[in-house]
Amino acid sequence: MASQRILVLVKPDGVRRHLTGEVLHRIERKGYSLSNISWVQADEERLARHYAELVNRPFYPALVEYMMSGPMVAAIFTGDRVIEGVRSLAGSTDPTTAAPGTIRGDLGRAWSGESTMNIVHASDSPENAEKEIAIWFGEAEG
Ligand code: IDP
Ligand code: MG
Repeated sequence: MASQRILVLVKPDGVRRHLTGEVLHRIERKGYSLSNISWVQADEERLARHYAELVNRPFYPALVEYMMSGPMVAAIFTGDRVIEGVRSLAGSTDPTTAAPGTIRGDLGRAWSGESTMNIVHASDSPENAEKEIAIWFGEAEG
């Protein structure tokens, strides 16, 4: 199977809490290769494309506020089955109940407010990975 790519975002809470290195380190230790990295600042237009399937959800305004609350680190990782591998490392969406051993389970929890601050985004399919890489990196090589 051809090597695959994934878009990872260290979300604003991850950057604020000085967890950028920890998140990237866990993915590198698993054996995936970092092929591009950049600071990014979300805006409403890019988030509407990134989270196109969530724009009508009641929590979407809180999600936008969270994602725009500070800079993020965008990274492209590559490797065989990298999407499954990084999603598994990230853990389930709710950080309070995400499995211990995962990024969200070890490093995240609920905080007051409406947004689910869970440190990291990881693409969930090859199609979404390519779409998200185009959003955050333009058409840059990764
Ligand atoms: P994922 O990040 O685990 O793939 P998605 O369902 O794609 O989860 O949701 C994207 C992001 O939206 C989540 O990571 C989380 O920050 C936020 N989110 C998802 N569901 C909820 C919710 O029910 N309330 C508040 N925020 C949510
Ligand atoms: Mg998702």
